[in-house]
Amino acid sequence: MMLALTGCAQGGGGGGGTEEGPKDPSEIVVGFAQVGAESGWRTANTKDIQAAFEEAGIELKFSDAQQKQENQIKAIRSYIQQGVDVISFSPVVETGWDAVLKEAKDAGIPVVLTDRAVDSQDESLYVSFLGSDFVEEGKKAGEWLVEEYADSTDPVNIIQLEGTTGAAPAIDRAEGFAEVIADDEKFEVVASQTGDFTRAGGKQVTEALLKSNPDVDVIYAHNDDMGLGAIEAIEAAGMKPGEDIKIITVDAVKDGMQALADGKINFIVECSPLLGKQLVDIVKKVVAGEEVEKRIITEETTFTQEEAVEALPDRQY
Ligand code: GYE
Repeated sequence: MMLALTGCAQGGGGGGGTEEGPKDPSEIVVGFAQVGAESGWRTANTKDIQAAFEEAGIELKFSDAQQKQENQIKAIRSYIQQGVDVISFSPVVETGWDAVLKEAKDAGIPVVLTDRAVDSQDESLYVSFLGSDFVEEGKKAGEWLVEEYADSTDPVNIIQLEGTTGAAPAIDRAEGFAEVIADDEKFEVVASQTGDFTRAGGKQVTEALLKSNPDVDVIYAHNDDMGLGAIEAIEAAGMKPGEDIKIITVDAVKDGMQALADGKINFIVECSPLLGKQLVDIVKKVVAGEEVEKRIITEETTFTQEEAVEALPDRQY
């Protein structure tokens, strides 16, 4: 009943489609619960999703949870109450979703996860998960490091700037990286702390960790923004980022790519925020009752300093 009512309201009094026929895009309503606005990646992701739905003529209700799970849960509950056709969200952290996802399921509203995964035993609680393979990203970061220090036997001291505690990309990027560097004893993560995926967080944590770890060789930041914060802290300490301390990050947003091209970051693993078009496709299929793939992995690359110089002029975000 709720769905039918919403459909009518969206039809704008035009008489719309029949009850039986496929819904016109203008009759579809999607509720999207975003993580927040913590990084350049997130801003690009939000813009891309909003633009894709606008272009498709599908109404998108959008909320920003300011990186708080309780806010996202509230937003999801409100979308359930409003009887939207599809709920989509990018979970701040991995755990603690089963109850609200069950409520959506009981209300007959399909849920599409974008960007970040939930750690749930019950896969029937969502129809599809669209996003990157974060373990793979962590591995790519580790592989570059192994290659970079292939000819050296000296110890390599690493500081890791973790993303939001409990978030899928923080857990998985740490895991993939650790797995690759574990093969060689010279690599040691001497400190690992969260910077919450923000520039301010990356700066603050680096400032503190440099004091207790003066011999650091490498900083591995789980996103560009924290790496950019680390650059500020390294420069403030009178050292040269990219030379005195090498920096590896993940994302490849414009500011990160600029720092890479400038020689202040040494390597970036790409993580694409451009999920809008694919999300629209999934929504259309789900509303039409078609099958969708349970897991859709985004295609991504990596960038060296030379590659950043080349790619930068065409970088959209
Ligand atoms: O890497 C980071 C953002 O979930 C993949 O969240 C996303 C991450 C991204 O804050 O910059």
